[in-house]
Amino acid sequence: MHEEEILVTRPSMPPIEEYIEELRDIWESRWLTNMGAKHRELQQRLEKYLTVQHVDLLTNGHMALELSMQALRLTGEVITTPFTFASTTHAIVRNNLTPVFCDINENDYTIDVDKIENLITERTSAIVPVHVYGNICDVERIQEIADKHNLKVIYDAAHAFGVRYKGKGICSFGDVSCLSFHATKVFNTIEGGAVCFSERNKDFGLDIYRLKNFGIRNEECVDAVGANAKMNEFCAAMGLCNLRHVDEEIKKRKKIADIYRKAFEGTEGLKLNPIQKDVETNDSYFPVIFNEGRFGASRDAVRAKLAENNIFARRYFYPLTNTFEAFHGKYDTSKTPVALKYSREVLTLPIYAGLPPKEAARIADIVLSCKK
Ligand code: T4K
Repeated sequence: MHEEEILVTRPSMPPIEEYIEELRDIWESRWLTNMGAKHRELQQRLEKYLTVQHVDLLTNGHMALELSMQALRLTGEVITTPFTFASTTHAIVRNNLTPVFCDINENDYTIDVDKIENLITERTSAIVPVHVYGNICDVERIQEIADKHNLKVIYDAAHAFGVRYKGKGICSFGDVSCLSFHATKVFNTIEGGAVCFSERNKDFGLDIYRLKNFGIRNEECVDAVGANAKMNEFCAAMGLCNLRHVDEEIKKRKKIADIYRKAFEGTEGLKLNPIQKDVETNDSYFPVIFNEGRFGASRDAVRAKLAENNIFARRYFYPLTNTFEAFHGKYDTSKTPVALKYSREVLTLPIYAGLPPKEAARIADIVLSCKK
């Protein structure tokens, strides 16, 4: 039995001296929050790194989603998927909008674009697809549908930091993309998030800037009911440090993903994340779908076996958001059968830059030892 526990992820952190160096500026300026120098610098650096026209920083990915929906003045129904973190659905409901759940596709677990149009009604105002695990949605088809029906598109890009499609930053698609910089993400600012949008959505940018600061337009005018969702300088400083190392971190993740892929290749009953065409991925998660009939062991049996070995894989995303107690049985999960099936079969294995390759190999061995 190995002493140290292995969790599904472990935050990336810069050398402490690097962070202290950033903190010195904060101490000297005594500017701690409210769009200070670190905030502005991180914003600019991220615009370059992500190759998007505009980035605005927020306290977390959830507020990025919630305030984006408010800023775009969505009404009525919003089409989304339930195979995601609570945040996506909660952001919709907290805006007094009705989530309409679309199933996911069997290949990459993103929204099934063939099923979107059937769900559109005269009340639909937007589509909120999720680039789940960093797998990108069919952004072209989604835009076609949105244009045809005059809908907004807000991507939940919490998992998709740095992902590129056909050489373009993935956050340049749709009206808005929302990122999470939570501690557990590929790139973190401890807690944090951002909205990415283009020049043609400049008004959205003005609204978000106001909404994250209580809706204050100027000292005498508060003309929107905003929240407080400003990223503070300590978080922005962490982001500046982590951004210097993020390419290296993604490379190390890739190594871990390769170890798992090699170990599991051709194993009956295991389905791995697809390698998407024209996509530079970030290996943010390593989901495995366990088909109990063919693999001979259930997802939960594998999870238990790993836990016996002090390895704590997670069931992202189980349960589906449309089954949450908070919704009192309001949604019919039989309308999202693929999502329901995969939520019962998926296990995301530990993956992070600091995971030693030999530990990844050991994890793979334990998984394979469950096969009957
Ligand atoms: N949309 C999607 C699709 C998302 O996945 C998320 C967040 C959001 C929106 C919202 O973005 P944020 O508002 O969070 O920025 C974790 C994260 O808290 C959450 O950010 C993330 N998705 C979700 C997928 O995972 P939990 O409930 O699993 O967190 P927890 O505390 O169990 O931590 C996960 C693992 O990481 C544990 O094994 C412990 C380890 N850990 C955690 C922290 C906080 C560490 O080693 N160090 C740490 O500092 O939600």
